[in-house]
Amino acid sequence: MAYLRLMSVSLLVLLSGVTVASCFAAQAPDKPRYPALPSEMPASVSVSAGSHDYARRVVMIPMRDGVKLNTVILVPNSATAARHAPILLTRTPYSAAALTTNSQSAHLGPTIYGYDNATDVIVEGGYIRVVQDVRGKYGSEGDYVMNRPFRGPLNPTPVDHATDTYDTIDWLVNHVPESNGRVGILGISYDGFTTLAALVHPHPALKVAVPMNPMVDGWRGDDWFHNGAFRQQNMAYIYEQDGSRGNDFRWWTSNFDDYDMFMNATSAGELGRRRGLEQMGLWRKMLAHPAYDEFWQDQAVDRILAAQPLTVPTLVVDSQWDAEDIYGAMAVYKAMKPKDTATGTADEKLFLAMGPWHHGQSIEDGSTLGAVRWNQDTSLWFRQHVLAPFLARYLKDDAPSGPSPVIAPVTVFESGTNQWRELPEWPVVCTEAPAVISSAAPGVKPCATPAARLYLQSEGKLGFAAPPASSPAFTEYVSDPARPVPFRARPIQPVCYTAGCTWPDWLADDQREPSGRPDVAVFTTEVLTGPVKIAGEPIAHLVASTSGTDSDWVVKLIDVYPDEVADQPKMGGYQLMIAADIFRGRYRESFAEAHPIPADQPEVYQFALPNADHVFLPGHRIMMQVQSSWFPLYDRNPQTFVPNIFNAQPADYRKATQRVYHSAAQASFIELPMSPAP
Ligand code: PG9
Repeated sequence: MAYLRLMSVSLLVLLSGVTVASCFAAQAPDKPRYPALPSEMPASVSVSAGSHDYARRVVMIPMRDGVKLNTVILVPNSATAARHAPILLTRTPYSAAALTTNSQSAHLGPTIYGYDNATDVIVEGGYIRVVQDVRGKYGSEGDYVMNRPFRGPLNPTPVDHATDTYDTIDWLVNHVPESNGRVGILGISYDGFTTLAALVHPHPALKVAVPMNPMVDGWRGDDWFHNGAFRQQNMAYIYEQDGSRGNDFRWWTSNFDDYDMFMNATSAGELGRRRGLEQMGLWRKMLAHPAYDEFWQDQAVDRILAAQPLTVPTLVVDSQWDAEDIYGAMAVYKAMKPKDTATGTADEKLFLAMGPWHHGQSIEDGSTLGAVRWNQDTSLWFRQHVLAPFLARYLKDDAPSGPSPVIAPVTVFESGTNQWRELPEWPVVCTEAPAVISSAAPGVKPCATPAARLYLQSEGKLGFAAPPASSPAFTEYVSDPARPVPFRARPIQPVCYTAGCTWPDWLADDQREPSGRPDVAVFTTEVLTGPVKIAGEPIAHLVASTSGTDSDWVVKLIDVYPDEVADQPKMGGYQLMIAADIFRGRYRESFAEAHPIPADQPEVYQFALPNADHVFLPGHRIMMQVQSSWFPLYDRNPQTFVPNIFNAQPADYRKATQRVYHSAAQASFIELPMSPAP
């Protein structure tokens, strides 16, 4: 309601302004004439010819509904000379101007360096770079809707990102004379989402798409929720992104530690109320749709693409430690792969690259992830050996047209052994040994079991043997919403990407601290005597009870390093999360509808963890941690069932006794996607 009040006040001011002005016009005598001091500014500036190695054009491209979208076109001089360069397009809500002016340089590289621009690939490839503001943001006209749904029940207009991309490509190939008529689209995150949108009724000139860490399903596992648990640290993003065309209104901190800020407000709904977030349309929609109802289902991009033919060669890029959109890339790959009628032939359409990266790191330096070193620049390798040849193959006039695609169907980085591998498919079928493409790689052998259960056992043990009949039934801890488990060491930073921000790497934080808390249940194997390799989605299968009537369950699969690591002392005993996620218990029967949990009754919670390709090396141990909060990234579950957690009241937040079962009859385990070990 606050936003309505604001609107009516401004309307009043506007109306009274009109009245005053017209009265004045009626009564005022001739306006006094002042001497002119002409503006020194030209109507437009033309940049001195020959000074730059590229030309910048800024145009407003008309869409089919008359709305014009602000578009920056950077044409390298090489393209002007040759007049047959392909176009690389990105559509963004993050300011086309900002993404194309990292610095005021005469050279294209420094000019575009940064977010969304795989600079070396673009510059060395001689591509025409085009970046466009999506409708409603920055220089573009039209209305903004976050992740604007495709035309249909959620979008009654004649336009969506698919039509806007189509209209843009149509304009570009007809108005950029240096172009060879071939367009590729690529982008990270939100811009990965707009990249995927281009695949819905694609323009014939669209020859290739590279969605990197795309936002695909905001409820299942990308930015807004994970399995129903709300990612409240993204409220700042909603405030700024949905607040105005130019992100003019900034969210504010009130505590150095986000932990305190979110605790003070009790619920995310209450914090939103206090800060006027209800003015923003997306927030009102979120408050109204806490469950996975049609609002979320109908805009899940994997579902939409599963219903489309796959005609454009597409390289899906996934980051294994993606703190924002860890779900989207793999969900879309899984949904689209069955549409690839040419799998295994030269005409294969869908490719996957998975690297040991944080969100968007494939275009940055990929030598380290937080404290973890890969002993090579994994991102550079990806750009040189996967991204560049893939784009060239489909976009360049003189592209090699061999009998097979230029990249493997699947290229994944195997953490632990730290090597790239090329595979025919994903997830890996256990009986086939993957090709090793690093010269230093040892041979590989098939593994015996396609999936192995790693069982929770009493006394904090974890092992491949099922618990014996004599095993004590459960391990117990108390989850207290007054002291939720921090998702990383305090003080906790907001989501940020500026200098000093460590947010992007948090999934690789050392898990030692939580492993010592009484409200975290810890299970660990013996020291491994041989390698254990996984490739795919680990599946958590928890049998658990709560003394409350609602509960969250966080499961973390962890690689525990040896007690001492000679060449990296800080990695001694390090607990590196390999795959982890949260599940809101009220959705155990249906994501679409919340159901209370019967108190003190063991229930099954089964959910997939993010994909991993990892070798637990000999000398390491495998650990599982189970806890019931991951705060403040995820909002607290009050542990008392309420219809909508956004509206939970202070009295709803209660301590609960949690039991994780590990008896023979009620075994909890994690199903590992076993793969041939090196
Ligand atoms: N992860 C960001 C985002 C995407 C879509 C919606 C909201 C946030 C991003 O990096 O673009």
